[in-house]
Amino acid sequence: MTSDSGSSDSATSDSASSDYTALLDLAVATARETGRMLIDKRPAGGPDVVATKSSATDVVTQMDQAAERLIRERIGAARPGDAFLGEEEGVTSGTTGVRWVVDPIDGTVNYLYDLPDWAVSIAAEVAGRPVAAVVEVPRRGWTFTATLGGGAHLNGERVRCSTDVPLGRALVATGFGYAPERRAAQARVLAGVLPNVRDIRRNGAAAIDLCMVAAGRVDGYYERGVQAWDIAAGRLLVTEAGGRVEGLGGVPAGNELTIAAGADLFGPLHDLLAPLDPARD
Ligand code: LIP
Repeated sequence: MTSDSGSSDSATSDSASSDYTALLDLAVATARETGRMLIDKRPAGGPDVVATKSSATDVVTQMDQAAERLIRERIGAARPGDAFLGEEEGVTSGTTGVRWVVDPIDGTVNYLYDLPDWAVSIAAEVAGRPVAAVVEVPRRGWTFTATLGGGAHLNGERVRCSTDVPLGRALVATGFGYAPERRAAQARVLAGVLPNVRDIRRNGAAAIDLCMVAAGRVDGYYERGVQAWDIAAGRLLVTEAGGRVEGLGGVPAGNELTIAAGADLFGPLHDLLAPLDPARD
Protein backbone atom coordinates (compact mmCIF):
# COMPACT_ATOMS: atom_id res chain seq x y z
CA MET A 1 0.00 0.00 0.00
CA THR A 2 1.31 3.42 -0.91
CA SER A 3 0.78 6.15 1.63
CA ASP A 4 -1.16 9.36 0.98
CA SER A 5 0.98 12.08 -0.54
CA GLY A 6 -1.26 14.66 1.13
CA SER A 7 -2.55 16.53 -1.86
CA SER A 8 -4.58 15.83 -4.95
CA ASP A 9 -2.59 14.68 -7.93
CA SER A 10 -2.78 17.18 -10.78
CA ALA A 11 -5.52 18.94 -8.84
CA THR A 12 -5.22 22.34 -10.36
CA SER A 13 -8.53 23.52 -11.69
CA ASP A 14 -12.10 23.61 -10.46
CA SER A 15 -13.27 23.76 -14.06
CA ALA A 16 -12.35 20.09 -14.41
CA SER A 17 -15.37 19.22 -12.38
CA SER A 18 -17.82 21.81 -11.27
CA ASP A 19 -20.57 19.23 -11.46
CA TYR A 20 -20.42 17.86 -7.94
CA THR A 21 -23.78 16.17 -8.31
CA ALA A 22 -22.54 14.00 -11.17
CA LEU A 23 -19.55 12.99 -9.02
CA LEU A 24 -21.88 12.21 -6.14
CA ASP A 25 -24.19 10.11 -8.33
CA LEU A 26 -21.25 8.01 -9.49
CA ALA A 27 -20.00 7.67 -5.91
CA VAL A 28 -23.41 6.61 -4.61
CA ALA A 29 -24.04 4.06 -7.37
CA THR A 30 -20.58 2.59 -6.84
CA ALA A 31 -20.83 2.49 -3.04
CA ARG A 32 -24.24 0.82 -3.18
CA GLU A 33 -23.10 -1.83 -5.63
CA THR A 34 -20.01 -2.46 -3.52
CA GLY A 35 -22.03 -2.66 -0.32
CA ARG A 36 -24.39 -5.22 -1.87
CA MET A 37 -21.44 -7.24 -3.15
CA LEU A 38 -19.88 -7.22 0.33
CA ILE A 39 -23.07 -8.61 1.85
CA ASP A 40 -23.81 -11.14 -0.91
CA LYS A 41 -20.27 -12.48 -1.24
CA ARG A 42 -19.24 -12.50 2.42
CA PRO A 43 -18.15 -16.10 2.99
CA ALA A 44 -20.41 -17.91 5.48
CA GLY A 45 -17.53 -18.59 7.85
CA GLY A 46 -16.22 -15.04 7.55
CA PRO A 47 -13.72 -13.57 5.08
CA ASP A 48 -10.13 -14.78 4.86
CA VAL A 49 -7.50 -12.54 6.39
CA VAL A 50 -4.92 -12.16 3.62
CA ALA A 51 -2.52 -9.71 5.27
CA THR A 52 -1.86 -7.70 8.41
CA LYS A 53 -0.65 -4.10 8.65
CA SER A 54 0.39 -2.17 11.78
CA SER A 55 -0.12 -5.19 14.09
CA ALA A 56 -1.43 -8.76 14.00
CA THR A 57 -4.95 -7.46 14.68
CA ASP A 58 -4.87 -4.86 11.88
CA VAL A 59 -6.19 -7.08 9.11
CA VAL A 60 -6.88 -6.97 5.39
CA THR A 61 -9.45 -9.48 4.12
CA GLN A 62 -9.95 -10.78 0.61
CA MET A 63 -13.19 -8.77 0.63
CA ASP A 64 -11.40 -5.43 1.27
CA GLN A 65 -9.35 -6.16 -1.82
CA ALA A 66 -12.31 -7.29 -3.94
CA ALA A 67 -14.28 -4.20 -2.90
CA GLU A 68 -11.50 -1.80 -3.86
CA ARG A 69 -11.05 -3.58 -7.21
CA LEU A 70 -14.77 -3.15 -7.94
CA ILE A 71 -14.73 0.54 -6.97
CA ARG A 72 -11.65 1.23 -9.11
CA GLU A 73 -13.25 -0.59 -12.04
CA ARG A 74 -16.53 1.33 -11.87
CA ILE A 75 -15.01 4.76 -11.31
CA GLY A 76 -12.22 4.11 -13.79
CA ALA A 77 -14.72 3.09 -16.48
CA ALA A 78 -16.83 6.21 -15.95
CA ARG A 79 -13.94 8.67 -15.45
CA PRO A 80 -10.71 7.20 -16.80
CA GLY A 81 -8.48 10.23 -16.18
CA ASP A 82 -9.16 10.71 -12.49
CA ALA A 83 -6.60 10.12 -9.76
CA PHE A 84 -7.28 7.58 -7.03
CA LEU A 85 -6.18 6.94 -3.48
CA GLY A 86 -7.44 3.70 -1.96
CA GLU A 87 -6.63 1.98 1.31
CA GLU A 88 -5.64 -1.30 -0.32
CA GLU A 89 -3.90 -0.35 -3.57
CA GLY A 90 -2.60 3.13 -2.81
CA VAL A 91 -2.14 5.95 -5.30
CA THR A 92 -2.97 6.08 -9.02
CA SER A 93 -2.19 9.41 -10.66
CA GLY A 94 -4.60 11.23 -12.95
CA THR A 95 -4.98 14.15 -15.32
CA THR A 96 -8.41 15.68 -14.66
CA GLY A 97 -7.92 17.43 -11.31
CA VAL A 98 -10.38 15.04 -9.64
CA ARG A 99 -9.10 12.54 -7.10
CA TRP A 100 -11.14 9.76 -5.49
CA VAL A 101 -10.30 8.86 -1.91
CA VAL A 102 -11.71 5.46 -1.02
CA ASP A 103 -11.94 3.14 1.93
CA PRO A 104 -13.55 -0.01 0.51
CA ILE A 105 -14.43 -1.29 3.99
CA ASP A 106 -14.07 1.11 6.89
CA GLY A 107 -14.59 -0.97 10.01
CA THR A 108 -12.91 -4.11 8.69
CA VAL A 109 -12.90 -5.75 12.11
CA ASN A 110 -16.67 -5.25 12.39
CA TYR A 111 -17.04 -6.82 8.93
CA LEU A 112 -14.82 -9.72 9.99
CA TYR A 113 -17.02 -10.36 13.04
CA ASP A 114 -20.27 -9.78 11.11
CA LEU A 115 -21.13 -6.71 13.18
CA PRO A 116 -23.20 -4.16 11.25
CA ASP A 117 -21.07 -1.03 11.57
CA TRP A 118 -18.85 -1.12 8.52
CA ALA A 119 -19.05 1.22 5.56
CA VAL A 120 -17.96 1.86 2.01
CA SER A 121 -16.52 5.38 2.05
CA ILE A 122 -15.95 7.29 -1.20
CA ALA A 123 -15.02 10.98 -1.56
CA ALA A 124 -14.24 12.99 -4.68
CA GLU A 125 -11.78 15.85 -4.28
CA VAL A 126 -11.14 18.76 -6.62
CA ALA A 127 -7.96 20.75 -6.03
CA GLY A 128 -7.44 18.76 -2.84
CA ARG A 129 -10.82 19.75 -1.43
CA PRO A 130 -13.63 17.19 -0.87
CA VAL A 131 -16.61 18.14 -3.05
CA ALA A 132 -18.76 15.00 -3.04
CA ALA A 133 -18.95 12.20 -0.51
CA VAL A 134 -20.86 9.05 0.30
CA VAL A 135 -20.65 6.78 3.31
CA GLU A 136 -22.73 3.71 2.61
CA VAL A 137 -23.58 1.53 5.65
CA PRO A 138 -25.32 -1.42 3.98
CA ARG A 139 -26.27 -3.48 7.03
CA ARG A 140 -28.02 -0.44 8.53
CA GLY A 141 -29.65 0.78 5.31
CA TRP A 142 -27.92 4.14 5.65
CA THR A 143 -26.63 6.20 2.72
CA PHE A 144 -24.94 9.37 3.98
CA THR A 145 -24.19 11.90 1.23
CA ALA A 146 -22.82 15.41 0.94
CA THR A 147 -21.72 17.84 -1.73
CA LEU A 148 -19.74 21.01 -1.13
CA GLY A 149 -22.27 23.74 -0.44
CA GLY A 150 -25.17 21.30 -0.87
CA GLY A 151 -25.65 20.10 2.71
CA ALA A 152 -25.40 16.68 4.33
CA HIS A 153 -28.07 14.03 3.97
CA LEU A 154 -29.05 10.63 5.32
CA ASN A 155 -31.17 8.67 2.83
CA GLY A 156 -32.07 11.97 1.19
CA GLU A 157 -33.12 13.75 4.40
CA ARG A 158 -31.08 16.75 5.54
CA VAL A 159 -29.01 16.12 8.69
CA ARG A 160 -27.25 18.55 11.01
CA CYS A 161 -24.82 18.34 13.91
CA SER A 162 -26.21 18.73 17.40
CA THR A 163 -26.15 22.23 18.87
CA ASP A 164 -26.16 23.71 22.38
CA VAL A 165 -24.67 20.62 23.99
CA PRO A 166 -22.40 21.45 26.92
CA LEU A 167 -19.26 19.32 27.17
CA GLY A 168 -20.49 17.56 30.30
CA ARG A 169 -23.55 16.31 28.38
CA ALA A 170 -21.74 15.41 25.18
CA LEU A 171 -21.79 11.86 23.85
CA VAL A 172 -18.36 11.46 22.27
CA ALA A 173 -17.22 8.74 19.88
CA THR A 174 -13.61 7.69 19.62
CA GLY A 175 -11.48 4.91 18.20
CA PHE A 176 -8.23 3.14 18.91
CA GLY A 177 -5.27 2.13 16.81
CA TYR A 178 -3.99 -1.41 16.56
CA ALA A 179 -0.46 -1.07 17.97
CA PRO A 180 -0.21 -1.80 21.74
CA GLU A 181 1.88 1.34 22.51
CA ARG A 182 -0.64 3.55 20.77
CA ARG A 183 -3.49 1.90 22.62
CA ALA A 184 -1.78 2.50 25.97
CA ALA A 185 -1.46 6.21 25.13
CA GLN A 186 -5.08 6.34 23.91
CA ALA A 187 -6.24 4.74 27.16
CA ARG A 188 -4.44 7.49 29.09
CA VAL A 189 -6.19 10.18 27.05
CA LEU A 190 -9.53 8.43 27.45
CA ALA A 191 -9.11 8.45 31.24
CA GLY A 192 -8.94 12.23 31.05
CA VAL A 193 -11.95 12.54 28.74
CA LEU A 194 -14.38 10.12 30.36
CA PRO A 195 -15.07 12.00 33.63
CA ASN A 196 -15.80 15.18 31.66
CA VAL A 197 -18.40 14.03 29.11
CA ARG A 198 -21.74 12.21 29.16
CA ASP A 199 -20.24 9.01 27.82
CA ILE A 200 -18.03 7.46 25.16
CA ARG A 201 -18.90 5.30 22.13
CA ARG A 202 -16.42 3.08 20.27
CA ASN A 203 -18.16 1.81 17.17
CA GLY A 204 -15.12 0.77 15.13
CA ALA A 205 -15.36 2.84 11.95
CA ALA A 206 -14.19 6.44 11.68
CA ALA A 207 -16.29 7.14 8.58
CA ILE A 208 -19.45 6.15 10.46
CA ASP A 209 -18.38 8.05 13.60
CA LEU A 210 -18.12 11.20 11.49
CA CYS A 211 -21.56 10.56 9.99
CA MET A 212 -22.95 10.12 13.49
CA VAL A 213 -21.56 13.57 14.34
CA ALA A 214 -23.11 14.96 11.14
CA ALA A 215 -26.50 13.50 12.07
CA GLY A 216 -26.35 14.60 15.73
CA ARG A 217 -26.41 10.96 16.84
CA VAL A 218 -23.24 11.60 18.76
CA ASP A 219 -22.10 15.09 19.68
CA GLY A 220 -18.39 14.77 19.03
CA TYR A 221 -15.61 12.46 17.93
CA TYR A 222 -11.86 12.32 18.25
CA GLU A 223 -9.23 9.81 17.20
CA ARG A 224 -5.49 9.59 16.67
CA GLY A 225 -4.17 7.53 13.76
CA VAL A 226 -6.90 7.77 11.14
CA GLN A 227 -5.86 7.76 7.49
CA ALA A 228 -6.99 10.03 4.65
CA TRP A 229 -9.35 7.34 3.30
CA ASP A 230 -11.00 6.88 6.74
CA ILE A 231 -12.07 10.51 6.99
CA ALA A 232 -12.26 12.03 3.50
CA ALA A 233 -15.99 11.44 3.02
CA GLY A 234 -17.05 11.82 6.66
CA ARG A 235 -15.26 15.14 6.95
CA LEU A 236 -17.43 16.69 4.22
CA LEU A 237 -20.52 15.24 5.90
CA VAL A 238 -19.66 17.00 9.17
CA THR A 239 -18.75 20.37 7.67
CA GLU A 240 -21.86 20.36 5.49
CA ALA A 241 -23.89 19.52 8.61
CA GLY A 242 -22.62 22.67 10.35
CA GLY A 243 -19.70 21.15 12.26
CA ARG A 244 -15.92 21.42 12.35
CA VAL A 245 -13.28 18.78 11.66
CA GLU A 246 -9.73 19.77 12.60
CA GLY A 247 -6.65 18.68 14.45
CA LEU A 248 -5.06 20.39 17.45
CA GLY A 249 -4.56 24.16 17.30
CA GLY A 250 -6.25 24.57 13.92
CA VAL A 251 -4.04 22.19 11.95
CA PRO A 252 -5.89 20.06 9.40
CA ALA A 253 -7.47 16.86 10.69
CA GLY A 254 -5.52 13.73 9.91
CA ASN A 255 -3.33 10.98 11.17
CA GLU A 256 -1.96 12.95 14.11
CA LEU A 257 -5.40 13.78 15.49
CA THR A 258 -8.92 14.28 14.17
CA ILE A 259 -11.51 16.12 16.24
CA ALA A 260 -15.07 16.61 14.97
CA ALA A 261 -18.08 18.24 16.60
CA GLY A 262 -20.83 20.73 16.08
CA ALA A 263 -19.57 24.32 15.83
CA ASP A 264 -20.24 25.24 19.46
CA LEU A 265 -18.96 22.01 21.04
CA PHE A 266 -15.79 21.89 18.97
CA GLY A 267 -13.87 24.43 21.10
CA PRO A 268 -14.64 22.85 24.49
CA LEU A 269 -13.85 19.36 23.18
CA HIS A 270 -10.59 20.59 21.65
CA ASP A 271 -9.64 22.33 24.89
CA LEU A 272 -10.39 19.24 26.96
CA LEU A 273 -8.19 17.14 24.69
CA ALA A 274 -5.25 19.52 24.18
CA PRO A 275 -3.65 19.24 27.66
CA LEU A 276 -4.05 15.47 27.55
CA ASP A 277 -1.44 15.38 24.77
CA PRO A 278 -3.58 13.21 22.49
CA ALA A 279 -1.26 13.44 19.47
CA ARG A 280 1.60 11.63 21.23
CA ASP A 281 2.12 7.88 21.78
C1 LIP B 1 -10.71 1.63 11.34
C2 LIP B 1 -11.04 3.08 11.68
C3 LIP B 1 -11.45 3.21 13.12
C4 LIP B 1 -10.35 2.78 14.00
C5 LIP B 1 -10.06 1.34 13.70
C6 LIP B 1 -9.67 1.17 12.25
P1 LIP B 1 -10.26 0.22 9.10
O1 LIP B 1 -10.32 1.57 9.98
O2 LIP B 1 -12.06 3.53 10.91
O3 LIP B 1 -11.80 4.52 13.44
O4 LIP B 1 -10.66 3.00 15.33
O5 LIP B 1 -9.09 0.89 14.56
O6 LIP B 1 -8.47 1.83 11.97
O7 LIP B 1 -8.96 -0.42 9.48
O8 LIP B 1 -11.40 -0.62 9.47
O9 LIP B 1 -10.30 0.70 7.68
